[in-house]
Amino acid sequence: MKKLNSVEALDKRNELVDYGFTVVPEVMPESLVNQLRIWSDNILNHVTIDRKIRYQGSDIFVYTERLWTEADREVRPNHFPDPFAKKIVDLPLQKEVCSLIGLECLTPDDVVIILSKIGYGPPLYWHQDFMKWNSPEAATPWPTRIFLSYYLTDTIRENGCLRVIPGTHRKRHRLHDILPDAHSAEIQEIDDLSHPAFANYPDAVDVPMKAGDLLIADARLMHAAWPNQTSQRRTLLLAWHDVFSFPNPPSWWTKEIPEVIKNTGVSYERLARFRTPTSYIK
Ligand SMILES: O=C(O)CCC(=O)C(=O)O
Ligand SMILES: [Fe+2]
Repeated sequence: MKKLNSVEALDKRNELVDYGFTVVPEVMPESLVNQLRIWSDNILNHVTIDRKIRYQGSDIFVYTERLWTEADREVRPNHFPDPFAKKIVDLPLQKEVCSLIGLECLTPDDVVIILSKIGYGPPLYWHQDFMKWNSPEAATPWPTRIFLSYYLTDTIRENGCLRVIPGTHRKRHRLHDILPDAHSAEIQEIDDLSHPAFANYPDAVDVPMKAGDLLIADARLMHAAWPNQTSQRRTLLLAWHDVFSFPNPPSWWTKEIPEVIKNTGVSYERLARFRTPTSYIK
């Protein structure tokens, strides 16, 4: 377990803003990683994954008790509350690291998603997960929606590590114009792994991680994962968070603020989800 010093924290902030992601090593204690591996293995051993989820590997939504009670839901095999969800979203070192980086108004969805690639599981298609492309929020030079992820095993290309195209949270890539919406029926139905959604791109980089490292990524970042060429399951836990309070910039923001954000007067909160990139990304 390491603490970031202020220079390192500033580097991480700049990486997140400029590249759309950053990795902070050794945030989750090893003992918790081990407990979560046993816990998630047990869940994954008892749940049937629909064929349409084969590229993501699984889609199990674990709620904090506070959200579950409030939302009054019905337990389903991939939808249930568990005290581990709170342990993850409230992890003290995670809070400290995020605060040092300057992630103001950080608000978790209070759901942890278990995403697991089985042994010899297929790759994950290129996608970005932002859902407000019809709002000027899509044009913020700072993140407003981020995912915090922990892989529960070390990941490298051979067992299906994450891949990203740095900068694509802000800059249009040809993938923006050819990909079906993330996790839509259309992308899930692709059967041909030679489709551009699975191709290699010269500007793509691997993001190998150690178990317990914290990945912080902008929802707009183009990302994918390699296939798992090992027999061992590769699991990650992902929690969505809102950050900064749109249209307000971070308190530390010194660069220009786009006119479209300065002039936004309408509330975009109620807009329906819109996953297709618009002209807010150029
Ligand atoms: O499998 C991974 O490494 C990333 C998963 C992901 O990005 C997603 O399911 O949206
Ligand atoms: Fe994703």
